[in-house]
Amino acid sequence: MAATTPSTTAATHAPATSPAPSATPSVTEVLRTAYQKAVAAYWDNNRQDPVNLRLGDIDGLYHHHYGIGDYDPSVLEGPEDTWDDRIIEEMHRLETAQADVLLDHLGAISPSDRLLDAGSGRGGTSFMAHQRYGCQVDGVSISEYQVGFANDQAAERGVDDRVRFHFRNMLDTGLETGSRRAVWTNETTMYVDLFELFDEFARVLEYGGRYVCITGCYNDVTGGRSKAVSRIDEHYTCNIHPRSEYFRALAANGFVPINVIDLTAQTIPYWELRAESSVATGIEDPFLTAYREGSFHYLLIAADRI
Ligand code: GPP
Ligand code: MG
Repeated sequence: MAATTPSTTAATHAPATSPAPSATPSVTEVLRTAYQKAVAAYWDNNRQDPVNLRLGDIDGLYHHHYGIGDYDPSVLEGPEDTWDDRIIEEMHRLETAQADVLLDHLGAISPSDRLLDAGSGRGGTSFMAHQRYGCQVDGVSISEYQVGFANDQAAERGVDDRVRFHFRNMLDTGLETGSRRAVWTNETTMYVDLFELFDEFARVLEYGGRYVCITGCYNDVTGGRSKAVSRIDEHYTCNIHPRSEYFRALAANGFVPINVIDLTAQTIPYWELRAESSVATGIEDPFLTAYREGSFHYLLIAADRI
């Protein structure tokens, strides 16, 4: 795996790129609760998902997050035989634009920095971070299928010495304390307790390191979980947190927000386009309802670890 390490020294010297999580833990060490096992099973079995695979097949960036920005309305017009492909391409463009905005908030990153993608899916955002900064990226996922898929992509892209994916729990990454310049979660925090998560991120980040989160959260101001938000939870086996919980958990773990951006208005066009596409999954209406009624937000938070 570590192409930079001569095989003769591999046993005694750490590779120059300093691999993270050392020993591969057992399944029971990674998946500690029945809930975590259920979430892992969902993603392990989610292998025929054109809504993600058809988009990723365009350029090998397989995303597990949504899109932002206005879509080009011409994709819904013109020759019918290219209509479907043009919508798929446009959805992919909006998802890649979302990851670009996340990466824009990581701050100054140099090629010698090491980053963590917590809940790395099939690897899309990790590859974009490496492409942009030349840095080392480690991704963790509790889905062995996703880890395998993303590592195959890394090999195919010829970056497997710098971008690596590990079967690890983001609540217990196994990464060295203080080893990361930045950490992000791209729509993954709704699967975990935020206090436990940010405790782990505070551990792995260096002083002044940056954490960037894009998430869906429910609106404390409109009250509890709306019906539409509950339908999203049910669909993905997740547990969407209230907006307030993010700031409580960040503050409790020494994180100071530098940017909070409500991306809700920017993500609605993506969902409108997706609802018209051949790869719609049925979750489009609950997202559109939740966003439009104000019970749910699409939020970016960037915070520094002190
Ligand atoms: C999945 O992306 C994202 C989640 C499961 C997290 C839920 C996100 C919220 C903002 C609440 P995906 O790309 O795998 O989903 P899909 O298959 O529906 O495109
Ligand atoms: Mg998707």
